[in-house]
Order: sequence, then structure tokens, then C-alpha cells
Amino acid sequence: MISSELNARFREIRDKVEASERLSLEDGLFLYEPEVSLQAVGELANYMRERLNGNVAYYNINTHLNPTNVCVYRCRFCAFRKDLRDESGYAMTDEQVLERGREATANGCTEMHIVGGLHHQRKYEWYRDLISLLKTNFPQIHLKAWTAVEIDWFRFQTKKSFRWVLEDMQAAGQGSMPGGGAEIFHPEVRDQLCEHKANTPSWIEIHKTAHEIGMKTNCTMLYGHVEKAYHRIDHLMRLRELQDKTGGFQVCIPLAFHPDNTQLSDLKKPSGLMDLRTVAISRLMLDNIRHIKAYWIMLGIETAQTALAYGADDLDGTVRHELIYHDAGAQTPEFLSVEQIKQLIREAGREPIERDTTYNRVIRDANDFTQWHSGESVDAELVTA
Ligand code: V47
Ligand code: SF4
Repeated sequence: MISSELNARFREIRDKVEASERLSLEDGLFLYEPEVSLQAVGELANYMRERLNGNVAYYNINTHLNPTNVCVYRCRFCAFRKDLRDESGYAMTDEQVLERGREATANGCTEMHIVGGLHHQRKYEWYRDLISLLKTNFPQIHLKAWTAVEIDWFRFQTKKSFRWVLEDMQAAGQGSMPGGGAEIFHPEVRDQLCEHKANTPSWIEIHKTAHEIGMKTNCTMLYGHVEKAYHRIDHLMRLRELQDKTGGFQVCIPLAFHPDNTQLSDLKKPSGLMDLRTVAISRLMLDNIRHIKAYWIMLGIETAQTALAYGADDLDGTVRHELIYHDAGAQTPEFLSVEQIKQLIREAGREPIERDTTYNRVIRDANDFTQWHSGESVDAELVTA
């Protein structure tokens, strides 16, 4: 395309965004063309981000819990899983889980992000009891637990329905679902990455069911491996389609592939430019999902901070005990302090706001940081994309 055609096509897309019109598959593919200036795509995404979320950037105070790394599946992008007999395979004891709850409380965490492997020998009840153990002992901490892949596995184990599993987990104390396990929905790619685990219709059905029972969920897209731009845009459009039906997704997190220690270790990790373009295009395509998260653990601190000007409005949390990315070679620190995360946001020219998992403001006791309660929803003021 010559540059006058390129500019005219970009203007068409800009006009659509300014008129709050939905972008098409072709629009999304065009924005991925390397000749289309990243700067221009970023500016457009930033415009939409500021219209939806103003000048603020959200963070939370959270911790991760990966109860086991033993997994029956062998996703080609995963550096975290271990075989049953591997010496570095583990499954946490109740006491270890309780210790994490005590640590989280002492650090003022509002959320525990709980995901792990599908252990060959642990029954459904082990997973459910872990949730009730934490909820009973630490009722204030929100448990953002189990990806759709785990829920699918629990259905297989229990021979019940997705709804039954989700309601049972909800009764035990699960508050919401993280967005993992989505990878890339298109079968041309999914079948190469993880042909055995929950397929795309199941992933979609599980999130739809969670939304129907009033459980909010997040969504992700794993990019930068064997997929092409077409698969990414197709993925985002499938998320957008479900969101049109249910409105239950809170945030989308584009996840950059980290190749170290995986079966795809011959691939290079995506560049910072690709990361920023994908954050920006996710913002522009997902006109019905309010938040876009730049997960600093995975993007690296500098790119995550820059992403706050390319469509992202959330950095995730302070994060402790993250294993999935660190096992795959992430060079980011193990956690950030609240002051560090606020400083990152301020340096990016944004106003830091602490949120809880379901996007309410967190109000902390002025004399005791570990005491807190949830205030108003940050999404209360509805803005149309
Ligand atoms: O499902 C696994 C991805 C996901 C690798 O909901 C990898 O708030 C890159 O979903 N390189 C789990 N990615 C993480 C996740 C997540 C993270 C932060 C916040 C939220 C949220 C969700 O990580 C997996 C998979 O898609 N993953 N291995 C890897 N080597
Ligand atoms: Fe198992 Fe999850 Fe790793 Fe796949 S990504 S191998 S399901 S732990």
C-alpha cells in the first residue's frame, strides 16, 4: 500500500474509533501491518483508553498461590508443569496454604490469584477444600481462582456440569475467575499448542456460565509464538462476541509468550514493539471490555509502564510467589512494593488507584495499612466505548 492509501485507511479507522463505532476483522488486521505506525496505533488506543478510564491507572495488592505444579497436560508453551514423578513436582499441604494466607493478610493483600496444574492423583475435593480452607480462615481475601482449563478438568473428574462445578466452588468461596487458559482460540493454533486441554467452545461456555451465575471473570490472549495476526484478531473478536452476550469480562490481559524452558524454546520472545502494538490493538478491538491490563511480571516493568500510554489502564498487582512466568525465564523482580508500583504509574503521568479484584476502590485504614474495605466501583461512571 502506498503511503497516501495507508493514511486514508488509517483515517477511516480513526474516524470509526472517534465515532465509537466497532472495528472489523479487516481493521484489526490493518493495524497489525508493520507499515502502520505504532505511534499512530498507540495514540488512537490511548484516546480510547482515556475516554473509558480517564487518566487513572489501577493496581491491586495481591499474591499468587500455585497449589501444585504437577499436571496431566503438556502444553507446549508451559515451563511450569512437572510430571508426577519429577523431583521438583509438588502439591502444597494445608499448613503451607494457611501460611500463605497469613502472609497475605500481614501484607494487606486483597486478592489471592490461585491456579496450578491438574494433578493426576488429587481429586476434585482437594481443590474445593483448598478454597474453603482459605475462605474460612481469611474471609476478607478475594479468591480469584481456577482457569477454565481447571473447571473443565473438575467437570471431567466429577462427571457433573460446568454450572454445578462453578456453583459448588462459588459456595466454597471462589470469588471470580482469572483469564488464563484461553491461549489462542483458533484451532489452527490451539491444536498445535495444547490439543488435549479444554477446547475453545468449552472455554467460552465456562466463562459464559460463570457470568450467568454472577461470577465476574477475566480473559487473556497468549501471543508471540506460532500464531499470525489473523489468529490474534479472531481471538479478540470471539472475546468481544461473548462480552456482547454477558458483559461478565472485567479486563483483558494480552500475555506475551516467554519461551525459556518450554517445548518452544527455539522461538524468540516477542519484541517490545509487538507487545505495545498488541496492547493497543486489544484496546481498540475490545470496545466492550472496560479494562486492559499490562501485566508487568510478563511485559517487564519498562514496557508495562509504556503500555499505560498505549491503551492499558491497569498494571495488575504487587504480586508475590509468581511461578508461571519466572519458570519460563521472566527477568522481572519477584514482587513490587506498593510505593514502587505507585511510582511507576506516576512516572507515566497517570494517577494510581488501588482497586480490589472486582474493580472497587480500596480504602485503607490510615493507621494500619493491613486494614481495608472496598468502596465504590471504579466502573460506576459508565462510559461508552
Ligand atoms: O493460561 C503459561 C500463560 C496463563 C507461559 O486474570 C504463558 O488477572 C507466556 O492467565 N509464556 C496464566 N505465557 C496467567 C494468567 C494471568 C496472569 C495475570 C493475570 C491474570 C488475571 C491472568 O499464562 C496461562 C497461559 O496462557 N502462560 N506459560 C509462557 N511460557
Ligand atoms: Fe498444565 Fe496449565 Fe501448564 Fe498446560 S499451561 S501444562 S494445563 S499447568
